Amino acid sequence: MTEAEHTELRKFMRGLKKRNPYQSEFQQAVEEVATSVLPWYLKQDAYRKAEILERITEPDRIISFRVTWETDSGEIRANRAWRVQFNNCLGPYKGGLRFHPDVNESVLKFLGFEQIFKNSLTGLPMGGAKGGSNFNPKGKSEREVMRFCYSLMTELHRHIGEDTDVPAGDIGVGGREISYLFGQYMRLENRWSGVLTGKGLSFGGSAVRTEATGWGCVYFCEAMLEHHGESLNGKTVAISGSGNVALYAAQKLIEKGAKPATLSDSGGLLHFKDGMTVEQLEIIRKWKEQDRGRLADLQIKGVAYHESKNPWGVDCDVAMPCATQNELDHEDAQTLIKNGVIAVCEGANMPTTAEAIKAFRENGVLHAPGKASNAGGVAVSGLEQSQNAMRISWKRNEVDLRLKAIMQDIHDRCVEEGVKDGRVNYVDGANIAGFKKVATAMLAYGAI
Ligand code: NDP
Ligand code: 2IT
Repeated sequence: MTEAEHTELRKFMRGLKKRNPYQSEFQQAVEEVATSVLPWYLKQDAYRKAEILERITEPDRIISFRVTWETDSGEIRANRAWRVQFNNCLGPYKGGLRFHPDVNESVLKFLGFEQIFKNSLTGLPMGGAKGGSNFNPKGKSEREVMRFCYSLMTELHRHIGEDTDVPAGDIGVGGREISYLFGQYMRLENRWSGVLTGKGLSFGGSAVRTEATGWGCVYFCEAMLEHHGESLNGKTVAISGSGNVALYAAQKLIEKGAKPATLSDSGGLLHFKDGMTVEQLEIIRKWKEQDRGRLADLQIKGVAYHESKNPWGVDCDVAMPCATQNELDHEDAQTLIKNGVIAVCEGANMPTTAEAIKAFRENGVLHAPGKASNAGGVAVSGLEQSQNAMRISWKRNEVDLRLKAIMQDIHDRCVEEGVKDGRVNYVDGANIAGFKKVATAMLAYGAI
């Protein structure tokens, strides 16, 4: 970046921070995109005149509401919930719902903002959105979760629709929650529609949606390594998280001959010294998906549990952060680099801090940003919408082939836009490729 471009970036960020005070996650996500696109954007008079960058960083609307629900013992509880409808220039709003005590407006704005560019990269007609609540599903009974979902949908249903806004899952929202939400939507609207994705396979869900984010992340990682004359075979991979994304990334890695070395949750770390086996993965998957257990309470022969540890201290070739935002900081990056990591492929959204990304770049470590490498989930959600609209369902193999092709295409577009002096900057590539498409649409629409 030139000095003049830096000055423009500082000026733009000053304004954004003033308009969005105390929203550090949102500011972080915007700064990353603005840094990538400014050198191109500043040369585009038409886009500057139309204030595309200022407009694209302002959500179309944020719906904020109270969700009141009843505990099993008859106490009344109230949580906050939001839907951030960020930008629908490329298609109906699309993005997940997150249930986690850390959810606030800044987190959902960063996620909604990222989703605009991620969805643009998939090549499917989807706008960007995100929603959720500070509800903590941990320790809640099945019935409490059901009542919470019903109550949330009682308000949300009037703001969504198959051609308006199509929510899906994210942290704390999986098949069970989507089913409760979907049931309540149908009851309120008296019609079946593809208004949510991630539905059960017997009622309109798509094959491979459950696996899509983790598998897609591995497909992206494979494409990135192959582009640089490497392969996944035999590589040791440190994975964080043990939820939807982490488990299916591990599954695909084993299939590809790689060795997943870790899984984690907010309590600590499981370390598989010789790489995880299919049998071990199946035990953990059942424990997490059906029993909703904690890793600390799981005993697997030969597998060590380390309380309060994250995976980044483990010797590995590839790091796959699949838990949450800013879970891999500068110190973790230094440790990974010291241990010889060659690639970081993000399954989570914005898991790597700006300082850590800089360290990877300066040390020649390949780094795939989530908006490119975790786009497989929303891509298959997009395919679920298409199947619902056509009233058909594709076979597993057909969806998987489409997912693979989409991930390869996203990789190739990151290379196209991100190559500089013979090196690929995947962050710049993803941001520029994603941004250009949305900006072009906004310009074409005029002053809306
Ligand atoms: P899940 O709820 O299935 O799993 C989340 C995992 O991350 C759990 O192991 C959880 O541990 C851990 N985790 C969550 N928050 C924290 C935290 N604050 N500190 C430490 N660990 C934490 O979510 P997903 O697997 O669906 O999502 C993981 C990431 O992937 C998120 O960033 C999400 O936005 C992103 N993503 C998800 C997609 C999807 O299709 N599901 C698509 C694209 C991106 P614990 O149980 O202890 O909280
Ligand atoms: O972050 C994400 O891309 C998701 N949570 C999936 C969104 C979706 O609509 O499938």
